[in-house]
Amino acid sequence: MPSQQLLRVGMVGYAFMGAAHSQAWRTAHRFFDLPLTPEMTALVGRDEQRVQAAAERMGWGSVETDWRRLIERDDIDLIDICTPGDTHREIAVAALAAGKHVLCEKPLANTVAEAEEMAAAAEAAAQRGVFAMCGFTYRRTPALALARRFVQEGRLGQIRHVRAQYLQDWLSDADAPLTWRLDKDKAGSGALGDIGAHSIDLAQWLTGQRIAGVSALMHTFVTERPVGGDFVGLGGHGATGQDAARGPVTVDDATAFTARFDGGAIGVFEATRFALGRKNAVRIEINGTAGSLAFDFEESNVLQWFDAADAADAQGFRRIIVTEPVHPYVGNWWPAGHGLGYEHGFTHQVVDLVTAIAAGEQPRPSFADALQVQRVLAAIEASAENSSAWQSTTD
Ligand code: SOE
Repeated sequence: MPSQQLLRVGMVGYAFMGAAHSQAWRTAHRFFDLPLTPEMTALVGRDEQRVQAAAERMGWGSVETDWRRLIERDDIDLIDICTPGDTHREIAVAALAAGKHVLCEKPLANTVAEAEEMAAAAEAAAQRGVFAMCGFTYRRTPALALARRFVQEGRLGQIRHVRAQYLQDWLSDADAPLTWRLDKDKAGSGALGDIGAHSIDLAQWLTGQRIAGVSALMHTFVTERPVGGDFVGLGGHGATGQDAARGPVTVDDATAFTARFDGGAIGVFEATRFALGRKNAVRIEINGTAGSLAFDFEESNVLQWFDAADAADAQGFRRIIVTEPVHPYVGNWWPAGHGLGYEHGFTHQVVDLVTAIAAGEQPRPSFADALQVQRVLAAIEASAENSSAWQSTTD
């Protein structure tokens, strides 16, 4: 283990995202040379027995049952927030005020007002060398980082179209239980904020253009679901069946919208948890005047690239297999050709975050970047509520 300065991490929450972040904190410094070594100092959860078991399983050194204890502890340098959206603002603002760096899961908050408060707290903290970042992890997928490099090198020319879909199917079963992700008070929104937010962030980050306005449609297919039961995974068992008491679903199951970007591109977006057979299809296609890119996370090591400069008799999309040391992040892993998966994005997120903190630089996406995504989410909801009327993201 390198004998260098530690970055002592306290993490709040230990379900799906907590597990993904834990493996990243455990792994990053073992594959990448980091300027600070992450130490998994404390894990927070409300149930003492469960959090203790999770800490032992995932490698955390101690536990707390109240996140406020992390803020008080002087052996914590960074707080990692992996809880539902309704808790983000309070934890993040308190952590930054106490001089702790913050990594916060997406979407940044449940409302624009909360996100504004968080972004203001982050801006003030940055003046003191204390930094905050939001966890839009797909930016760290090597094929998408390569796509961004192509755009920045000008290989696509002027960007005209963005076509983005985020398709899952874990809610297709009408008896899947009512988990927190279906509760607007806890989650802010449904497919829109949980997965559509990733597409919005990716589209803007890849193109370097911001969404200026939208026209949107939101829909809930299953308006009541069984309450209770033993939840496993995202959708739960659905084991409570047809006779179980049901409660209201208060978020969207699916959202679709069209968009105009401030750099002249137009976009078509779709986010759904009802696309039977599509498991985690984060898809994006970008068409420019000189070339096109296409990506689907279900083939996450592949970037499709069409180059209009290719000879006319040899034109067509080529599949770049993004598993080589010349590709972003890849060289630190396995011998060429062996491929990476979902968890690596979280590890790369830690690498980029720790590197920026050590350099005294603002890690991206900043809370200000995530606030702008939040404004797009709010504009989509406003448009959908107003019969899909055009809605500017800056109103
Ligand atoms: C659930 O839809 C979810 O876990 C999202 O919350 C994550 O951000 C995404 O990476 C996978 O799907």
